[in-house]
Amino acid sequence: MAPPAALLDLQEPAANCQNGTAPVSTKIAAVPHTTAVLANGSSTKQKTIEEMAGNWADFKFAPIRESQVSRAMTRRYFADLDKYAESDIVIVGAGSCGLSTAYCLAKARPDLKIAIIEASVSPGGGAWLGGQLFSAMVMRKPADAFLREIGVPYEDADDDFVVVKHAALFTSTILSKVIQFPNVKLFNATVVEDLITRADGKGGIRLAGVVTNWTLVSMHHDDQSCMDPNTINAPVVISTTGHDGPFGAFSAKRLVSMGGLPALGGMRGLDMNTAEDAIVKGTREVVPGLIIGGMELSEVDGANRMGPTFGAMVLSGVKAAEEALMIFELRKKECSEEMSSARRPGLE
Ligand code: 48N
Repeated sequence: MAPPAALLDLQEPAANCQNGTAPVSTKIAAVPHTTAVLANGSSTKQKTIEEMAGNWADFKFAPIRESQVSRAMTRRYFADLDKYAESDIVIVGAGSCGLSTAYCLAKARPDLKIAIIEASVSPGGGAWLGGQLFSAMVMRKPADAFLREIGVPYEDADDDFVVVKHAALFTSTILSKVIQFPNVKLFNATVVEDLITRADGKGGIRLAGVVTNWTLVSMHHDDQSCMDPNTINAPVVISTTGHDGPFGAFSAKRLVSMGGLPALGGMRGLDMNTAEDAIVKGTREVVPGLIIGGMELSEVDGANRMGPTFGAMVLSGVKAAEEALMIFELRKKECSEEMSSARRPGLE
């Protein structure tokens, strides 16, 4: 497959070099003129890169006032916080499993409001690199089906596995697709620091949402008092917080500390053939309203770890989405019965 044509061709081919210095030319791919229709209905001809290249002397950005930037950000962010205060599904952790879950859910159910809470400023979890910070990402078949689903090119290296040339190619692609869904909101730099629970009437608990805070605030509860959290209500929560990192296996550990689970199974040693099947097949609703997938599940079940193969993460995401859609109507009914008893029924 020919390499992608560069947009900016700075060097003429060596054959045209004179006196050892290649003439520099900036051939910008011609982009046709387009017209932008503004929010107020007026339209304006959009400049092209080609028109700007080489004409920097009289270049000028459109005028702005700083408060316009501030309002453009804050109005949208706080409108999103208001809209997703009641979500249909919350996904905790935007690693390879959480993002694959979000992709499958958002595609299957464009009517659902899906909030993703990611503690790090940069979503993607452990999937920006392969093993030991190497670039290539290995996925065992049949997980290559998910790569074809989202359009990630790969090397069909062997009968049993494929290789994505750089893990960031997978992660940037799935992240871009997930964020583009109109029914998905990613809240990154935001941590789930507790779970919203209800008595399930049988001596156990069921989930009713998550408790959130700015991650940087949450990391300073030991040296600052009174930094209370925020909340997001949802009938279904899918926790894919991984097995390591500052908040790894968060929901599993919190369930144990609140008596929702008897004990952690504790992740076992590395065994690729055992681990990946166990994580995919074990992805499930662990307590009513809470599905756990990806490597967090290894801490619940005592499953082996698989090391630097990522097929189980994406297919655990596929299964987590399936499980969520199976329980959604029942869990939503339980929540709506509770909401109908609230002073202001029909909360959106
Ligand atoms: O990538 P991770 O850690 O988790 P998964 O399950 O999506 O993928 C796991 C995978 O990367 C491996 O570990 C590979 C296969 N190796 C296996 C092995 O044997 O070593 O993503 C979890 C995400 C991260 O981005 C965290 O920042 C985030 O979850 N997170 C949270 N976000 C919000 N609130 C929290 N409490 C929280 N805890 C973690």
